[in-house]
Amino acid sequence: MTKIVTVPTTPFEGQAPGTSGLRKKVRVFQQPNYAENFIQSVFDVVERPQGSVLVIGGDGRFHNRDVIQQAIRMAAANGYGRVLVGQGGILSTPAASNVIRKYGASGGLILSASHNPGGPDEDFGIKYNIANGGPAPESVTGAILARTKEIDRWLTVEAADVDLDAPGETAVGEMTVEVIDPVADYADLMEELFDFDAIRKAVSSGFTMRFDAMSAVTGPYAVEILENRLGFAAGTVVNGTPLEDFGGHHPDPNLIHAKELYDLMMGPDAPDLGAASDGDGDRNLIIGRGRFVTPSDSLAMLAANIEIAPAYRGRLSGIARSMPTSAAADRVAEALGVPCFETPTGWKFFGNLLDAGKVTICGEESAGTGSDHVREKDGLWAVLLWLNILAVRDISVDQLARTHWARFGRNYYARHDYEAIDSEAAAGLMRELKAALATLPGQAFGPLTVSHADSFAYTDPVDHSVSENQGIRVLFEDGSRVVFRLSGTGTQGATLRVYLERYEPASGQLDADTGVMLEAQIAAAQEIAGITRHTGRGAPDVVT
Ligand code: G16
Repeated sequence: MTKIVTVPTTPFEGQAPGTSGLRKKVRVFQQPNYAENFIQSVFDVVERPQGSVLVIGGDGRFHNRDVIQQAIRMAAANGYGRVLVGQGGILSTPAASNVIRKYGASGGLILSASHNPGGPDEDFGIKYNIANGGPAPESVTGAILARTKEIDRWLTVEAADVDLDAPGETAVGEMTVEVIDPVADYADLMEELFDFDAIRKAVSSGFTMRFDAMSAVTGPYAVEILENRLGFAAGTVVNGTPLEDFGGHHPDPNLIHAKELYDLMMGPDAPDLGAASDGDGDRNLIIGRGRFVTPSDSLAMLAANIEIAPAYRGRLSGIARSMPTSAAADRVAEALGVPCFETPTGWKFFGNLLDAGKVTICGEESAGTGSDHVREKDGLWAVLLWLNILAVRDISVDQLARTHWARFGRNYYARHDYEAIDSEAAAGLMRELKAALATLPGQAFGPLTVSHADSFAYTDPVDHSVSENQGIRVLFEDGSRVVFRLSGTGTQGATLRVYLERYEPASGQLDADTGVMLEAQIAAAQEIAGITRHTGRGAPDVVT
């Protein structure tokens, strides 16, 4: 019998229920007791019958292996029966969600700071997913936070490190640790969902792509699925080896951090499809030859075509999108006669809708799309659905986009990020904005007149829980809008996100420049929120 060691500790402030678990600098996580306090707080409050299965895996970033070893010892001391851990400590976030569901685990610890950079001076994160495979809902993250404020001990066993590179089983105390193939279950699931034959046929007829894994977790998944199973040429996946520091880059699949891919796709040597995923494999970027597809449009276009994929035939029950995501998906839902749900930002808000069968596909402007196959957004899944649709319809990304807009109209959309601004200044901006909400309707900002302004609150249609303060919406009489929100995933100061949107009907200008189309909304946002006055910034750091 292994000795359980009780380590005295002092309460700490974990993190208020943010968008995605606990995210801090690696140095913060390296402090004695820090990660342990969080993990013990999770084990103290979550539902986990004695002897349950726990899944552990991460995106391979710096500090991943250290936390995994500690979490394994703590799980053994806390009465888990079995831990499933990805070989090399690797599990993409959607793959972890799949493993939790497939093997009936009570939950999982996912170690990642998503698209944030990695390395000794960069970011780390831990989040807990529940038995449905999805991020813990606010009731659970709230309980974890409360527990971090009173925790006074954590439990561990004295045991050697597990060899994370050797597949197979090891005993740690009374518990069994199994090192599993991180890719196989996920790749098999993808093969069940999509028409791999149709994609293979397109590939053999000359369809080409480039997938940029950004030196992050999706490399091994993409090589297995795209090159080995679908027959894309070797070298289709670039930056395919997960590195602890992502090669010094931000593993964020947007037009700034995946610029090389973007430039390729806009140039003369572009393949048919360009795609990328982020640090932990849940986000996606889709670019056709000469055509970038915004995440909001991607959700709408995938939803409109999802029934082409075998596993979705005849079963689109509904669509969900986060509030700041454009309303392009709403138009598809309306045309197809299915409901569309508007949730707060954060994948956890889709969990109940998916579990209840109310929606089949969901997505967010922050480059996340997914379905009821797991309970996380899923980068490679989105790429494969695009491939399946393009292969069967035998059209290009650009043609698909144009055909879509010609039917549904186009939601011009952009997000302006003001990063690492002073937290107090950001809070002041939001406070002032909220206080002014009632005075906005009727006011004109350039050519735009405000028709409605509110602070978004959401009542979950399944469990009726209420989430307030989920961003400020300002709607204009012409149907356009601006949304203001503070990011919940940054690790430095605050990030203000300004979301801008304008609808152009099918009879209008469908191929205009987004920046030009949104000029009035951009000016109105600046004036309404006094962005420069509060933050000292004259322009956003990132425009996507
Ligand atoms: C996380 C959540 C997403 C959410 C995003 C928002 O993404 O999983 O559901 O849309 O945060 O980020 P922010 O609060 O910064 O706008 P990820 O990929 O970081 O896990």
